[in-house]
Amino acid sequence: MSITIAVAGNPNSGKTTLFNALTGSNQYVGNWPGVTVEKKEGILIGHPEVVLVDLPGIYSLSTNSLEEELARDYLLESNPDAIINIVDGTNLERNLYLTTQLAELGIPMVLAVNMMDEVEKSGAKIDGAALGNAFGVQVVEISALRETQIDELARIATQAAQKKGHFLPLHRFSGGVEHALGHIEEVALHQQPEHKQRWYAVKLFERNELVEAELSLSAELKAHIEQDIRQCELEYD
Ligand code: BGO
Repeated sequence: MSITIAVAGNPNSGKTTLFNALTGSNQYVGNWPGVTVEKKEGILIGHPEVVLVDLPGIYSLSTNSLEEELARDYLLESNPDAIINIVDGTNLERNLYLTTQLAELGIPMVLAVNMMDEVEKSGAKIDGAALGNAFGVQVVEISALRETQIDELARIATQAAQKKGHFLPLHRFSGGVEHALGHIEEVALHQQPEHKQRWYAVKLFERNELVEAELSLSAELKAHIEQDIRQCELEYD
């Protein structure tokens, strides 16, 4: 049985260092379809059945940059079995914006908090359990550079991927926003697979034009959704 795990993270989070540590020399390089952006894949050391796909370094999945489009299309269309999301532990808050968006995709995910050597040197501590609970994912604290906890990350990610299941996103927004998202799912998204509905609802709530076009929403439906969004804008100023 072949398993695919996508590796996603911000630029400079240590993604290339991690990818090399996880795959060694078992890498092959091609291009993403239709563009000249490099696509790297590799076999996970110790797990010959697992293919790792290195996604472009990105800050979010919301903009129209080529890298974000490639990552988003891959994650939505190729249905990898899991995501390893690498975040820079010395810059956690900024990195978690992407994490929130990845968690909405309904794909099993493991959070690799990197640069723990630097975090420890600074005397800071990361509450991995609280972080994991907030997103409903497992957290592994690693140093890609020093190769600490890399085998543990590989083991946990493979385990998550082997379940070949979907994951219902756990992260919750404020009450009014959740109400709007629920309503958007109900009026516009009931034909989409259940695990993807939240992703689409959040994107429609963000007035993401790519997603609006992809779903071919009628003007009437768009107006309906716009009412939900405006209501929240009023409520939360
Ligand atoms: C340079 N710990 C520490 N301390 N550094 C790390 C770790 C870690 O666990 N993981 C990665 N780095 P990329 P993207 C560099 O290149 O993998 C460092 O963009 C330098 N280079 O070594 O490239 C890694 O693929 C000169 O640092 O990230 C690299 O996500 C001086 O984080 C940087 C200092 O890693 C980015 C660092 C000429």
